[in-house]
Amino acid sequence: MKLYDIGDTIQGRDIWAIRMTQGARGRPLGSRPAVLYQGTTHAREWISTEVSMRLLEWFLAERRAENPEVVEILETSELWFVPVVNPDGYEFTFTDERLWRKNLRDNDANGDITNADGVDPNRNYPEHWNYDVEGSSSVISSETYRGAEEASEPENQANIDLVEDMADFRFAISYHSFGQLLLYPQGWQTLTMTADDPIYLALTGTDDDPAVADFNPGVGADLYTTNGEFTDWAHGEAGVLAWTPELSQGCEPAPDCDFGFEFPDDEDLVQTEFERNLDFALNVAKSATDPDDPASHVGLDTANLYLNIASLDPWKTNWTQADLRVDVSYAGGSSQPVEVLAKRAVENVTLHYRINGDAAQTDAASESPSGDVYGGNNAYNVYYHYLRGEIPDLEVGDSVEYWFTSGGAATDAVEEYADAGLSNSGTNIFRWTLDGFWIYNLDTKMPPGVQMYINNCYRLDAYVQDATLNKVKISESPYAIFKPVK
Ligand code: 0X9
Ligand code: ZN
Repeated sequence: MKLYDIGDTIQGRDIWAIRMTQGARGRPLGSRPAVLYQGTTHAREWISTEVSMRLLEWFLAERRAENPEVVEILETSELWFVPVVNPDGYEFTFTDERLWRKNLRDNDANGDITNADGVDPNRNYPEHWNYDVEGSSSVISSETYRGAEEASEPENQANIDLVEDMADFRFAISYHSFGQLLLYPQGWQTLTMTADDPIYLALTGTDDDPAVADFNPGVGADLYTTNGEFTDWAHGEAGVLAWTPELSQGCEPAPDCDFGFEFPDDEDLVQTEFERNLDFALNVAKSATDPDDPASHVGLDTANLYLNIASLDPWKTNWTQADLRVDVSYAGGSSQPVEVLAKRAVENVTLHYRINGDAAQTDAASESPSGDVYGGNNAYNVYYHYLRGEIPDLEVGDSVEYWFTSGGAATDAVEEYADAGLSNSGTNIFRWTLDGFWIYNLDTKMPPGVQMYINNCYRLDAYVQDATLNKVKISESPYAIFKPVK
């Protein structure tokens, strides 16, 4: 174990990180894959520091007891702990205001910490920072004030330097409270999964089978949208898959239970909260050496190829990136691109297709053009990526089946899909055909909960490229295009 001072707070307090790995003192930084556990980004969420500290103590005790799982983890990986990300705010909750959330930036420079002060450390990271007014605020007194600039806060800068420079991080868990949730990216926009969703699903589970008992797993923006938030930054910018567990209040169920952020100072309750979170934390640690093949508490393996993530996580039904199957094509007289979500480690992904029951033909799948998706970075694709193949020479009325294989083996075909037949409406809509906007098909692919989305959007006159690369106006077609309002 080794202690590192990773930076100073606004008021000059040290921010501490503990690195745990076999032979830590003599070993160069970054030589083993690493996992980060952190607590108290938000000052009042004390239980998150308790859980991080107990986790550290548990690993230490189990190492001393020569628990073979823990010995293995510490000989192959590094575990890092930052029990208090926001020490100024934490101190302030003991001395002045138990329910303080932010850091202690003196926003109005009056020399006094009042309700006008503090930056939300979970809105200050340089990923979609200041993207809109829903996910963070420009008002200095707001609980989600994003700060004057991205990464303006020394607490954020310390955490950024740690993640980018001090270790080879693969995963991070940033404990918060409260809500009994296991949140993962993306957080800045609703209904948006990452390409690495199979890994999140394997480690986090689903509503029916969560990795932490009585917690609810899901994509962060399902709760509410945030921008400049830690897990989006970690995954989208630093390539580190990350979670925000919202720990419990120390009682259940709501609404009778309303301790809120003030988890009771009760040894049994704190220990129970730690224990129910242990398996998840441990599986994340076990997975650092092989992130795309994680240790799943919920019995989910990560597959090489996916056509429809919603078959694993029904909550994501009708999300535009979840279901890639093309069941109706408008490519009569041309070709139809089709996509698959594929593990990067897998080579030779091949599209197979059969037109009108003829002999199957193939096309090598290659990286899908990412386009310039509205809102900026939407990559979040460290271990999985979208691959595309092309079904050529289609005529109106053709019937098509297609599937993908990987590694040349015919055995792992994902799914066969019979095309419903081709019509000749002229447009060839696809995720990236139009750079920059989300496309929803109002007939069949309207996502559940889309009302929330529309409230923040306005409709545009829109054009897509047709098969001959002419622009076709589609604003009166069944496709609608929405753009979030700044
Ligand atoms: O708002 C936050 O920063 C987190 N909740 S808390 O009550 N602890 O403040 C949640 C962040 C998770 N990400 C998204 N909801 N997008
Ligand atoms: Zn929080």
